Amino acid sequence: MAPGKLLAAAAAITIAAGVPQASADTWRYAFEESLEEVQGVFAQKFKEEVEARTDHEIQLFPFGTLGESADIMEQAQAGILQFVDQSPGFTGSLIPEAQVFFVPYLLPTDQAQLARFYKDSVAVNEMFPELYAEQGLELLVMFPEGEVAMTTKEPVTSCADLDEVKFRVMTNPLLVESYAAFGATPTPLPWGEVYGALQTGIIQGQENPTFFLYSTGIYEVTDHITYAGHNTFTTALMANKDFYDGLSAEDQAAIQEAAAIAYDFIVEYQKGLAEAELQKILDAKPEMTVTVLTDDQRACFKEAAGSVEAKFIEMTGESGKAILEQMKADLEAAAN
Ligand code: 6CS
Repeated sequence: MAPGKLLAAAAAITIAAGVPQASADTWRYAFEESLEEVQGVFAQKFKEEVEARTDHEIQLFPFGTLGESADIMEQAQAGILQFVDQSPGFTGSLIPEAQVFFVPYLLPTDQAQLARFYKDSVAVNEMFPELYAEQGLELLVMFPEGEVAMTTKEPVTSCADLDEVKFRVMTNPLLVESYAAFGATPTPLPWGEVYGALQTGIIQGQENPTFFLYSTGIYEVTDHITYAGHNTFTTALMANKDFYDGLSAEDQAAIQEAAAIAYDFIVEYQKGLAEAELQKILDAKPEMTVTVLTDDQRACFKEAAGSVEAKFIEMTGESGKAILEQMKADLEAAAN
């Protein structure tokens, strides 16, 4: 249903009931995945916790029901949606500093360290909220979705194997720089076009966390999975800032509590998830190859990381540099 129709429908229900509604209006929350995928599981927990603490209901809009990632962000900025989950993979085109999450090998793959990092990071919890606020967004929480793997039509054991490979990336300029530095031909596309583009051979590779390779069927249209350890998928829950600022202190506190509880829940939920979903891929398609690159095989990817980091600073100036430095300090602190 179109957002305008939703509002009209809600108003009609209120009038038809003939009773003044308490403040139990519905808050709309869109995300980039299905209900059963990580963002959807997080959203369901958040909804449950908010509804237990307030007299509001949350209506969830999974991927595709309101459009692509760019569409739901526009709707959240316009206040049609109260909540939106969008990865910095897309937000990076709006907030250049958010592209820091695509400096290769900046984030570790260790889940426990990552869990501490997002929770305690000064960059994530103090610096980024100011930048998101400039775009009309209240950043509530960032959380990890797992190490990303490359999936391709041909095997990849070095950067040379990416030569001439049209490799799909999310639509942010630094990811384009990364895959160009890895030797591929980066091809930015919204998610909805990826399966078809692989199926028809328009592109020959893409990257995503393991659970997503299984749940979306991407393994059906690629033949090789490669782990280079170069990144972990990050995502973020935001609220429309005017909406959030207009809430009572109690409702704001309920939202913050719900986000913190959903964070712990989704970290726990993902323990062992990548391994289990990889096994499902292999059960469904035994001929799929899975390669974890050795240190030697990773060398060219790591070398490329230096130029991508320099590009990030060139793109974002002092502000990006400060975030990058703080992220490094926060990651160091989370290592122990
Ligand atoms: O690659 C993408 O575009 C998608 N990947 C994940 C893991 N979640 C949503 C996003 O749109």
